[in-house]
Amino acid sequence: MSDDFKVNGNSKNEQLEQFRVDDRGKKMTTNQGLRVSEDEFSLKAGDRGPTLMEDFHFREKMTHFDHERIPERIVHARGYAAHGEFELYESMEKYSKAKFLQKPGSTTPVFVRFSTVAGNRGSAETVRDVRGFATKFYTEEGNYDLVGNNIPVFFIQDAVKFPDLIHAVKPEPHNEIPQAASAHDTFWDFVANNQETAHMIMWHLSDRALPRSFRMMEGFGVHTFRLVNAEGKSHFVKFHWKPKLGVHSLVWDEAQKISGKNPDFHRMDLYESIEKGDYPEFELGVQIIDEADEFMFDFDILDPTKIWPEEDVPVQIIGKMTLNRNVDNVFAETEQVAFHPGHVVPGIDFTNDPLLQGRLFSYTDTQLIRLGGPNFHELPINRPVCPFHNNQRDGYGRQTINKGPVSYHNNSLAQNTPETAAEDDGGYAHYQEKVEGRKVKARSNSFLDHFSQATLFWNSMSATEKAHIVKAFSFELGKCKEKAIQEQVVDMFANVSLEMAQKVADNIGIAPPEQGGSNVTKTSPALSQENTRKLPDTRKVAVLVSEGFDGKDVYTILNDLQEKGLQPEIVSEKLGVITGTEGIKVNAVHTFLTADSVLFDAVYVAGGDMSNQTFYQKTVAFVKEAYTHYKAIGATHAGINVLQENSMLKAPGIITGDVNDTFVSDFTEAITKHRHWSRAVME
Ligand code: HDE
Repeated sequence: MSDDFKVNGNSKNEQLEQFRVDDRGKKMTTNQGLRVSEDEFSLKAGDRGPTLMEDFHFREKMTHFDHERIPERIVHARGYAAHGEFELYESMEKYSKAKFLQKPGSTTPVFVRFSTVAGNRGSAETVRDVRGFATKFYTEEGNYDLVGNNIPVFFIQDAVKFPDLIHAVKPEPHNEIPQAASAHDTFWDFVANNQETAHMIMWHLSDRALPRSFRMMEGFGVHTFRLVNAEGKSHFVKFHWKPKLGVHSLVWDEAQKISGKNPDFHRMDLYESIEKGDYPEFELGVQIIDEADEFMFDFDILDPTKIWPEEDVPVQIIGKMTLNRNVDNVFAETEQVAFHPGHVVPGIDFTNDPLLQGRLFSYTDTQLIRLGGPNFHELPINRPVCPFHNNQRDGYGRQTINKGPVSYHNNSLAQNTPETAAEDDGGYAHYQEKVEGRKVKARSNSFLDHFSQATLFWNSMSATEKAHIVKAFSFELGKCKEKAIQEQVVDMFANVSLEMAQKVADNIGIAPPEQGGSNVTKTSPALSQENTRKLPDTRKVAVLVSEGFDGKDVYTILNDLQEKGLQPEIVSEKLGVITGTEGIKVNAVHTFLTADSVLFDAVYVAGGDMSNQTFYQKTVAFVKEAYTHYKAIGATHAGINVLQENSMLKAPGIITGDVNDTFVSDFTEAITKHRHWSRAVME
């Protein structure tokens, strides 16, 4: 490798440094470097006269402004990103020759962009949707992009249908309604008439589509890829990101309210966590299948609507990614980053998954229009950290100044350089898969079972998760105007579970299907979020306090909660200092106007002056909402009375006590459970 490449650590950060500009404290200039003497008034013929064309400063400033917007991504427009580092735990030498997967302990800089799919760039973040999870590894052999989602399967099996799928889910063209929502006729019409969507729809209607945080979602490469080792042997692989904090979701009512209370909920959560040093961590897992076992499964491993159940093909954890740096500028980095599943390095290759094959075309094509030409690889965020040399030249926004007369291959004037590299010298060689067949516009029969894994997913859900799916179905179809669409969808999903389809039919007032059902009885416990890792770390607790609270006790409890990794934040009637007994003070960072129970994981009613009627009533409303969202609620001192007076004392996940007993540990444990589903709530 070339001398100017630094493999480990922050080589990407250092590369970006040369592009960073801090304008603070500087003199204002035009883009030509000319100092500007006046930026309040345009050049006019007299105080009240017309503006003059001659005002080049005005023209430059306005022209630049007029061109500030670029086309948003056609899908995944709303996203947020961060920098980080991938550390390898285990050498993958046996399976892949990729250099960043060889040496345990080695690190590779990464850039990760999370996104929703359907909404526009300004849409709310907690809508029901798939989340994009795209990672760029800046490796010494070039950029490797793992452009995945938080759901391991996809709606369709062939890329040619992608424009149809997206047209169907986007706002309906005649009235541009609804924004960032699948709950409308055209989407469900598409589903009913393209039944390969069945499995993905089960995930889309599950809690997976309502992540609590980007930090608490899994990521999946979705397609089957290949790993190829130095001997040229290939294995099939599926990639997984497993969040260290476990997989957790919002409830639907809460997600909808957050869309209004804080449409930036997910980006703020990511940004603030990184600023606080609570770096999000995801472990990289691989499922590997030997080439010889390609046909050993009751599904086609090339079909992107299928998972490889983890119980059948275990996920081996091989490394960890830590996101530890926010971007300096969202447009320059998050908006201009260009991912592409075709950005691979030696040792990683493709399969014939027809969805993947189509993606290999689409991503470059979309960058050409979005980033305005073929030089988007030169943008700071997209530059590989290793040098790049070829005979490509010119085009909009070209930054490289190529020296010399030669821009072709083969040549003698430059001794035939840049020269190609042999495979053992890092040259990428496509895996020589044998292919034979007729040219057909067709689908393999092995792709035709659309329902078995949809039922596997349903079977694997807990009772609560099943109830959420039925509710989500009833919401989405309930928003459809055409009865025929509702009927078709219910009939279709009777193939997944008759019981589920009948419940939905009942909820939306159509005749329940009589035929259907599935003989699939298999379950995959790994699919249920009930079985995920549960930790108290970084959970936000609203602490409701008013003047005169028990100073010493509350102070001790707040410290103890913090020590356990929780993040208590004081909410009161007014911002600023609130004084408790013994002169102990806490600082209210929210009021009931700026905070809302949906923005927290739990509530602690610490009490204070409960004869203050405004505080009392606001507290009751806050706690009642947290209660209906199944959140842990803790109370001490006067706070206990609030729960008692509102009949919440005996419910699961309600913890009361004082500083001398097990209050803090019990409350922490209740928060760690994430939600208390056994609580009866009126929904
Ligand atoms: Fe994408 N997808 N996609 N996609 N996709 C794009 O590329 C496309 C698919 C995914 O944060 C676009 O730069 C086709 C599956 C993510 O910048 C576009 C098909 C998966 C992102 C495109 C798919 C994804 C995109 C739009 C069907 C999960 C955001 C903007 C064959 C494995 C990346 C852009 C970011 C973005 C095409 C299906 C993930 C239009 C044709 C399956 C995470 O090129």
